[in-house]
Amino acid sequence: MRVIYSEDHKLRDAKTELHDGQLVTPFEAPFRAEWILAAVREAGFEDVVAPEAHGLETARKVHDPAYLDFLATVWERWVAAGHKGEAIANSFPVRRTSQRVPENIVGMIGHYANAADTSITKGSYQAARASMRCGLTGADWLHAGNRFAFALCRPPGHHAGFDLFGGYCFINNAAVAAQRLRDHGAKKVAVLDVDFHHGNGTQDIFYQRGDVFTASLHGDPIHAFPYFLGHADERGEGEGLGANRNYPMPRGTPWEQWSTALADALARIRSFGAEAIVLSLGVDTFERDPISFFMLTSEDYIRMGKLIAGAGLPVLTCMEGGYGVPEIGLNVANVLTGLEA
Ligand code: SP5
Ligand code: ZN
Repeated sequence: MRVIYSEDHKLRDAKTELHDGQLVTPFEAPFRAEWILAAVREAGFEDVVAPEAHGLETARKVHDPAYLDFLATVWERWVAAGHKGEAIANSFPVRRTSQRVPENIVGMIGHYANAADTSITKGSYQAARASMRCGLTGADWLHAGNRFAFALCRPPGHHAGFDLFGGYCFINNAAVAAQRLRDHGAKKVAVLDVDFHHGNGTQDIFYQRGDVFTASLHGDPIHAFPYFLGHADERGEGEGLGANRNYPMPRGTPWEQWSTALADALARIRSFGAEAIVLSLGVDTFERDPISFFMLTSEDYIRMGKLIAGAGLPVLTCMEGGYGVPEIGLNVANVLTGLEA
């Protein structure tokens, strides 16, 4: 399995995350990618390459171009306005408000944010661009006839919507990669999101499209971030009706229950007719993840990889969440091992 990794992820190194009413050191930090890369190499995945150069052509098909312009310029605008700290949204266009984009940078950042957990910093956009390029390079690797690739994306992407950042995500790497596979000629593709958190950004981007099936297994949004999307009755709209599936699950969910949902999602991906799977892989489903509440063990990640490979489709794995504990590396490596078993 080819691994695609960019050193540029280190440019995303925020000092603050608004968490429990305090500004803490972010859970989503550079050590994550370093630990995952080391463990993946240790497990024998030694074909590690840097991403190819890619512009924003594909990203513009899944994100609002004005949003991408915002991402490219927000830090400079924030600094120019004289703000001292990292850029954090604090006012939002909620119910019964206008969707006009403010010119004031505080208003603008609120307009484009879906959560205040994510500070924007110098270098965040450059890192997000490199992360996206990892996904695109992985999509190209599948198009070249290979069955598997692992895009070690950092920052993650699945909470980034059509015109929204948050949940540590800026550009939706998996969505951009799925679009690339479509542009390469795949008639239908699936994004399978196994991160602990609902893939609200991915669902948003493809909700009205019938060519990309989206499925997400996650902590019930009644109890877990991102709170406002991810319920079982969200099935898609218009041409996308029937092409979105959510599997919200309760606190303490173990492998037995979780894998039943995975099997159902895979069966639906098959009957949809997907030609490839983009796997949004978060290992924050681990029993000792610091911000989540599922009970998967390290061995379960091997089972996960095997089950997913059992669908018989090419799989591009894009890294999403998974925090804090040393096992994040092993857990990711185990999924890759299971895929190739
Ligand atoms: C990619 C990804 O996994 N993003 C997750 C972003 C979650 N940010 C908000 C986390 C809130 C967690 N609150 C749980 C407190 C447990 N003590
Ligand atoms: Zn997550």
